[in-house]
Amino acid sequence: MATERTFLAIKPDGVQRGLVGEILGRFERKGFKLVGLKQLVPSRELAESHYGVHRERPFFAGLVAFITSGPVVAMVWEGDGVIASARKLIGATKPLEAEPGTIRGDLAVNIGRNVIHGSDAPETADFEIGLWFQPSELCEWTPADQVWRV
Ligand code: FUP
Repeated sequence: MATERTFLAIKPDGVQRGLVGEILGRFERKGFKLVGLKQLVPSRELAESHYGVHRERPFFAGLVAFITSGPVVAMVWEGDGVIASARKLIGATKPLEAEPGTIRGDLAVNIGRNVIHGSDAPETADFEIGLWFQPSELCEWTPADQVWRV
């Protein structure tokens, strides 16, 4: 399984409900590496680009209004198979259909307030990482068990 990177974002509902630490912890405990992290209120332009694939859908305007309504915690995570694995940890788009044990299955009920976004494929991960982050905002670092050789 190749090492890859994915883009994840805790949406305004996740921030407002105080779930940032809980969610970061799940990906850390899984064994993935956090290489990019920032909190921002997305601009309308950024939100419309991010959700551009949904531009013609009836929920698009509400989705953009919601995602720009408050702070989002934008993240890049790295690891073997992280794109598909993060989607599994996140759970189904409709939280009532998401399995218990997943983030949405444990923490959400409403499709319009489903706490977190995760890239769905390598191409979208590349696009979304480039959309939300400058290359200089991404950090290379080495886990303790590989560094602390004393
Ligand atoms: P996901 O990849 O699981 O985030 O799901 P989608 O890309 O299909 O949808 C993106 C976001 O649009 C969802 F997180 C919530 C919102 N959405 C709705 O509000 N209504 C819908 O019917 C479908 C999606």
